[in-house]
Amino acid sequence: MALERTFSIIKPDATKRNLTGKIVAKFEEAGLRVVASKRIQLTLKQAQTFYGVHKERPFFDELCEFMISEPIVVQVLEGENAIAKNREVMGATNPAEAADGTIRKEFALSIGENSVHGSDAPETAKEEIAYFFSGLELVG
Ligand code: DAT
Ligand code: MG
Repeated sequence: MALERTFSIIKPDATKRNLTGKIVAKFEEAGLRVVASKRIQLTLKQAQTFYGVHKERPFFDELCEFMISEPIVVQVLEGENAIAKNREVMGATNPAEAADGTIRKEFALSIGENSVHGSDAPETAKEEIAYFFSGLELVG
């Protein structure tokens, strides 16, 4: 299979606890390569746009407030089967259900403060990468 790219966020609960390096190490150990990376702090509007698909969900306001509470690290990860591989290394949304060795099992605090975001499909990966990065920032 050809190389694939996916979009990742290291979320506020993780940047706050200085876990960026440990989380990047998990990606690298899984065979994913960081081809773009920056630390930013979202505005409320940006968080609401990014998570727009969840706007009718009861946790939407809480989710957006959390995502703007501290800086985040946005990244593009590249590798064979990168989208699925990243979801695997992240673990289940709810850390109580995440498999041993996954990022969420080791680091997440709760279903909301769950340390990482990863794209769920090729179309969303493409959209999410384009929302945060220009072509010039992707160095494969
Ligand atoms: P994932 O991040 O695993 O793709 P998702 O897309 O279903 O999960 O939800 C996006 C984020 O919203 C998730 O990472 C944390 C938050 N969230 C999801 N379900 C939640 C719930 N029941 N209570 C609080 N926050 C929730
Ligand atoms: Mg999702």
